[in-house]
Amino acid sequence: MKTNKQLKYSLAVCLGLVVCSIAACSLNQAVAAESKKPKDYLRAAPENVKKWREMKFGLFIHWGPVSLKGTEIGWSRGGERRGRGGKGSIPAEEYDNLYKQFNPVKFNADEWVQIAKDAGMKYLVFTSKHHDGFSMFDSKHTNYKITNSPFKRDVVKELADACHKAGLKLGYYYSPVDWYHPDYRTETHSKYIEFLHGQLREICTNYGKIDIIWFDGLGGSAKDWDSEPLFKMIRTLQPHVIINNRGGLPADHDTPEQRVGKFQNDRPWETCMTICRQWAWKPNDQMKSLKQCIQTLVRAVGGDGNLLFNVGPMPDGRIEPRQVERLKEMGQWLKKYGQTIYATRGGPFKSGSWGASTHKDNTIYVHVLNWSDDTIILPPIPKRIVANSVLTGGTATVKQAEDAIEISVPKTHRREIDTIIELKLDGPASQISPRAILSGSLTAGKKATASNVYGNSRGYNAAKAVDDDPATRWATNSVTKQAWLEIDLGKPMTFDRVKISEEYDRVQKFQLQFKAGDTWTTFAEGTKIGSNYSKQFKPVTARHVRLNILDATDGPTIWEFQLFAPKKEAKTK
Ligand code: H79
Repeated sequence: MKTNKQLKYSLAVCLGLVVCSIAACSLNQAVAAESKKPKDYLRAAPENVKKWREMKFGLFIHWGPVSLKGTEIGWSRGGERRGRGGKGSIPAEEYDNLYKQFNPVKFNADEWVQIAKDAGMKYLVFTSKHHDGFSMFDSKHTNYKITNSPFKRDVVKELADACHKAGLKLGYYYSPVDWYHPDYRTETHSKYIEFLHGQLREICTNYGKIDIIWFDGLGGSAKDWDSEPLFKMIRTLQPHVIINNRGGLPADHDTPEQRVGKFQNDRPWETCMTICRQWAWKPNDQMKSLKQCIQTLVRAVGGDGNLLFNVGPMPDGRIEPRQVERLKEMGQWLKKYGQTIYATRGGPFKSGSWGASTHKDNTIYVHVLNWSDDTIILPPIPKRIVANSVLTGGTATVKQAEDAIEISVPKTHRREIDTIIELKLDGPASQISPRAILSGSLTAGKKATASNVYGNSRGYNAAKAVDDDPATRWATNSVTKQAWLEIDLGKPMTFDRVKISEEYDRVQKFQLQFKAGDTWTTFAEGTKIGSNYSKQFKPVTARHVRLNILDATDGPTIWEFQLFAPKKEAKTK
């Protein structure tokens, strides 16, 4: 016989089981429904990505107590870098105590925001925490933070308020890499993940609307940061946010660093680059010229990307006056020519050493950054050019023929930084598929064949050497010391100049040949190509031309093989 007590107990167990199984059942259903739903937290909504893209130009700010030292943020901390290796120059005990002297009394968030606005920048991204683990905000999850410095103020908060007030879009850089946190990449890494998620929750909760989260995970995976739930939380708290590709998931955009990305219009990207050399402030750091700054912006936008341009403020809280001045100059340029940058798309002419192009509606903006020839020869487009003008002053002669567009601008109307030619079309420029050009090259886009193609599956084919995209190539395998690359120009053409770029200086002996009947005749030869071979010779007229490699230290790799027609001046002589 069961006692009353026992009866009550077994009843409770029974009931408990029932409740449990109901809960389990509804949980299963929920899981099933969840897995059928698209993971919309992986990507931002297209309209938000579009708005982010249209801004084109933003201010990156790397700042922390390390500015007292003038060394690089994160990387100059001596001490273990779990997951990375190497060691910085400042002993960890010293680095980790710098904040106790950090008192940037001249910090004024409104001033920083004004500097960004005057530069023509539309957004700002600030380091809330770098690899050194120091929080520039009042986080409940750590004592290693700005509010425990003599300065005491929450810099992230003041910047948020200033951006909101001024209508500047706002983002926070956050490094999931943390060489300060005791649990980071140890057996108790899960505790670090909790900390990381907790800090992102604070950032996304305490500072009003945020437009961008800029992770810097140094190649860490979704597992390292438990990224899926993290992204879900971030996008739930901040539905408009754009997230970069360094948080363990591809997310919204790519992030070429310290270089302008290659032309890419099927996925958003943003170059991040420093105005000087260091991310954090360094006294007397080498600063870029205005020409470098503007050409970088033009090349980024011409490649269909954004530019996030970095300054490192000083330990007193100010941005260096000479940097402020440089940014202001950029802003002045943008005031005049901003219509060729903001809300445009890159192309249709892909960037090259000659320059870059952007377009909007029925207009193409050709930005000539480098006049190496007297005329710029662009590939044909399936639209009619109905008008042209030179936005930077003066006039251009634009000839549109079936096989090329030829633009010439008199020397006095060419600008040192950027000569902008506006081409008005009889239809939308977005309908033109992007094409690369190498100014004046006869070879571009012509048929090419080659021996011993290495890794065809990787796309290293002969055509890549003549496709006008300097970033793609033909390569042979490493055992091949002899190989040829042949170009069919389609019809006999006259040329007197060749340019070849070959990786790693591997070629030891080569010939340039043309075909007459069935025989190949050598018209130039050499023992070294290297990355920028250029040679002038007596004009040759031929349809088939080849580079015949006779010896190499390793499998030759040809990025570009271009032929040029004799200059017009020479012809008339
Ligand atoms: O926050 C900025 C950099 O600190 C960070 N990303 C940008 C946005 C960054 N993390 N890793 N890297 C950059 C690349 C690493 C470069 C290194 Fe080095 C080469 C680290 C050690 C050798 C740079 C150069 C730091 C020290 C020397």
